[in-house]
Amino acid sequence: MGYRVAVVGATGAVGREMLQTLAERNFPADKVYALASSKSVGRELSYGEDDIVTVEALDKFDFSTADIALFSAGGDTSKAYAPKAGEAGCIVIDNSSAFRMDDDVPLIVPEVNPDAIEGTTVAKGGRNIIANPNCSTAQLVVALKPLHDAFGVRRVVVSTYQAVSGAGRPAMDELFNQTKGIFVNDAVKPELFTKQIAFNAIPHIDVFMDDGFTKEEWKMNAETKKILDPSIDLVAHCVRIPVFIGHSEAVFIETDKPISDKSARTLLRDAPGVVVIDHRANEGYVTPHEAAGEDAVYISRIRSDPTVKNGLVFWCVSDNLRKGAALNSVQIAELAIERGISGR
Ligand code: A2P
Ligand code: 11C
Repeated sequence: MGYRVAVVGATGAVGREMLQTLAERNFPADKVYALASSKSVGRELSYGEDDIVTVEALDKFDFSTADIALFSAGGDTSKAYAPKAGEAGCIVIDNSSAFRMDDDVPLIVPEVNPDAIEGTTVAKGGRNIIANPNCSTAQLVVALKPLHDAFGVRRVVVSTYQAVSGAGRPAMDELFNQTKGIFVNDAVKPELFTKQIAFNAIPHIDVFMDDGFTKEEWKMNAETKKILDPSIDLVAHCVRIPVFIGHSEAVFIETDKPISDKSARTLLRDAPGVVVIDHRANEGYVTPHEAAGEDAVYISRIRSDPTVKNGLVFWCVSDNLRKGAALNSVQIAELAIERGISGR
């Protein structure tokens, strides 16, 4: 028997990728509902190469007719609808930050903490809601997990270079239109971004917090602790760059046990979800452009850090719409099926 799957926010950058990923992975779906706001009702969206799904209104949808709901329509929409969907017996996999830090909501990256899924259902103390982490955290913890298991990661310093698609489809349009406009001398009018994004770098993602960090930077710290290990200290500096798809991260780690670039490379090569491309030569590393449309977390530029006792530096790139969002959500749904997790 197959599953009835609802994609909430199906017209958005992540929602479309969710439809694509479900189809590509032959997800055992008997029925796929594409849900969005009432203004999108009737729009037709591709489901894989051959099929089409027609958008329905989220506010009219009866979640008791679905088994699994993948949400990616922003935090406010999740707060309004995900609990109702959970109460209706649907397993919700939520891509927003609305519930990630709630104790009764598992936050999962299947390669890292699959067992956390056992706390999902009401019978096990959950709310039928599972959270998907922020895209910049997801790719980072996939890379950190094997290193942490072997060497004990104590501290992480990470600088991100994040694609505009992390901020949704309108943000991609803003980069496209600004870039075009600059060539014909149009005045740049930032709309979603605080400053010009074309040909620029903006050290500001999400809102500022009282301590001077941004919420994006805070999320990387808090979510890494929840998914991987609360004892890891992490400091992040997050920057938006004019790339459409693919987040990049320069990662500096300190470990309890001695770590060498050779041993790290060997471990990472065998790690689930990771592809190491690391030749110390021209073209011997991966850029976001090459990671777009791919599932893996790519690791390059692995080298020992001679400035600390046990230190390693590497470059980590992944498609933020896939491993950072849609793919991770679909992998969680697959894990739920594998473990027999049902909301009813
Ligand atoms: P719509 O296209 O109908 O506005 P992105 O992050 O790429 O901007 O996508 C956001 C997604 O969330 C879109 O699919 C959008 O649908 C959907 N969405 C936003 N607000 C709501 C809402 N209040 N009800 C239903 N869907 C919503
Ligand atoms: C960005 N990482 O690149 C953000 C998008 O908490 O899920 C995802 C925000 C989140 O803008």
